Amino acid sequence: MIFRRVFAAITLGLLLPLNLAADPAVLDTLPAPEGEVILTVAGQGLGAGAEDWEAPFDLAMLEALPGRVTTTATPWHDGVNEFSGPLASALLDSLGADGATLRLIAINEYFADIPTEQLRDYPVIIATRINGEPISARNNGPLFLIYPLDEFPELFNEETFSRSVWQITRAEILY
Ligand SMILES: Nc1nc2c(c(=O)[nH]1)N[C@H]1C(S)=C(S)[C@@H](COP(=O)(O)O)O[C@H]1N2
Ligand SMILES: [Mo]
Repeated sequence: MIFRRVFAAITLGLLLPLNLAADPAVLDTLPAPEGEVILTVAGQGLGAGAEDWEAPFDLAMLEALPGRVTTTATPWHDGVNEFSGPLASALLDSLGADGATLRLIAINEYFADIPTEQLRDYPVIIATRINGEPISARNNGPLFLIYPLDEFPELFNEETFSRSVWQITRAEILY
């Protein structure tokens, strides 16, 4: 039994790097959205014959990913609030995507390019909720990239603010 598990782990370890360009085998494992699509993630197909891909997410799919609660003040909210949502790194992992840059695009076509390394170094979330409630459009929802500003004071700078995209509607993985 244990041997089989070790074998499975080794096999997975060998196969995963091949999937890192979000190949269709990974995309096929994603559930289909049942609710309104609020985020579309797109990437280039890498390798011979690989096609570009798009992965649609509804709220339930995003909230099913590994996430966290980030309690912080921000320049855009009164006081300290609890933001929750999937880790940006978990979104990338769910797609087997290892691009160098995550481009987040807002409804108003504003976009920011974020090094994926930073999303591995810090628990940055794509917030779907503020104080447990969905973020309304009036409050720049439904998706707002939230850095853990209060936990990591070094993040409190203009570069981070410019990456704090609100009303995110699309993400692109750039290699
Ligand atoms: N959707 C969206 N998010 C955005 C922006 C934007 O124009 N649209 N501007 C970014 C930039 S460049 C900064 S510095 C901050 C600006 O926040 P402020 O307009 O409240 O100063 O939000 C960031 N997030
Ligand atoms: Mo900015």
